[in-house]
Amino acid sequence: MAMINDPQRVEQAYRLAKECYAAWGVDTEVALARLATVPISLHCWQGDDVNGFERQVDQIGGGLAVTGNYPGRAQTPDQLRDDLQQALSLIPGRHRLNLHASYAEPGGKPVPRNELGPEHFRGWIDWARQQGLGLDFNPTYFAHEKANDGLTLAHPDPGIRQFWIQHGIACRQIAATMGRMLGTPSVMNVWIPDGYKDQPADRQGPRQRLTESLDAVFAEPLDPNWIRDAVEAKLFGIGSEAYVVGSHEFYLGYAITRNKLLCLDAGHFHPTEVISDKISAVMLWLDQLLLHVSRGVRWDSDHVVTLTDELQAIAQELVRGDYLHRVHIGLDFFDASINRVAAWVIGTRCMIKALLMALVEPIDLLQQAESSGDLTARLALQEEFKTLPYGAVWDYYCLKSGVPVSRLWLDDIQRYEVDVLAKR
Ligand code: RNT
Ligand code: ZN
Repeated sequence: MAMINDPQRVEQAYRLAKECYAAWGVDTEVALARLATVPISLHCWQGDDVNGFERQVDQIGGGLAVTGNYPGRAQTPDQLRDDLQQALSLIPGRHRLNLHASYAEPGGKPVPRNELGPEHFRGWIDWARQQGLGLDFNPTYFAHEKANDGLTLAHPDPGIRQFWIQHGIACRQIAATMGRMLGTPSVMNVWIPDGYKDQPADRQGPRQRLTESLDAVFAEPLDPNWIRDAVEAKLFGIGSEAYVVGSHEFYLGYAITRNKLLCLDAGHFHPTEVISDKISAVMLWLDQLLLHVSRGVRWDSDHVVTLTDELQAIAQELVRGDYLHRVHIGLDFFDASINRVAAWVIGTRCMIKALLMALVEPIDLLQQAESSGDLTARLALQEEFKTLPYGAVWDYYCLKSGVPVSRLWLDDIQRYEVDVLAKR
């Protein structure tokens, strides 16, 4: 019996799959070449439960909650980098790392967030260069004494607002330096927790203050070859159920009028509302988009990404609309109840698999059926396409990319758990 990763078996299955797709008018070689050019930005915070390395307060706060106590959490920058390297070695393609400001390495005494500079990220930049990774970046507006009452850039106290404005300004300099040093623009995404648990008396004031604060953060024009600014909306958080200052409508308007990237997080809307339907709408008005691909489950917006209908729909929209060069794909989930390195691998491999499925879809046939008004054929074909042999194409892509085929990546993770994680 042939092994799962027997190259001859994988290649034979691929040859048959390639013929099958060719019969539908799809060139799998073209699809794989395109797939290899799409980077996914892995979020550093899956590796250590959003802790970072400068926790001053007990709770992460900001309405973020990480549940689970699986052993082996990364506790130092080197451990986190080792874990990321392990994850990346099991994921086909070239990708990026998305860092939060709270992962600074000040060395010696802590540096206040409004005084952070590129020098505090030297370790990350050097490592990223060695690994051939681009870096993306986020100011950290939570897990801090000045964010304890759930308000930051929209805070009524001008002193607190000013502190957070300075943090945003400092982070833009850091991101721009990362972009310049690594030769690839760093997407800097602003997400703030600001909101109220219960009905506010004034919904407008905080939004006006947020507008002014953001304008101050973004005041200095920076080279788009080094940095792209993004803003991320949210419907509600834990402890901000009644009102979130930075809502979708707020940030859509802000991004359009200020020429910023909008960040759509898949877990930040009503449970039946999906971002796959929003992409083609916002791309009419925006130059570029940032995605936080995630999976909402009931109250939680951040479960590990799996190959759901919605993930496939997101990937289909990116391909069908020809948006891949205008959309930055980032991941955003955190699960402390399973092996954290495996969580990265599962989520990222699923994202890439969904993109592959979208790239080998015989979309012309669907669109022809639709434009000729044959909606019966459209539905029939959509269902037929669900069982085309993309699994064989995916295995072949993994083989050719030098990463484990099918479930075999899990063996590496189990070994890493015994050799490294269990000893922490
Ligand atoms: C929170 C946002 C945000 C965070 C990270 C840690 O709801 O999704 O993107 O997950 O900044
Ligand atoms: Zn997010």
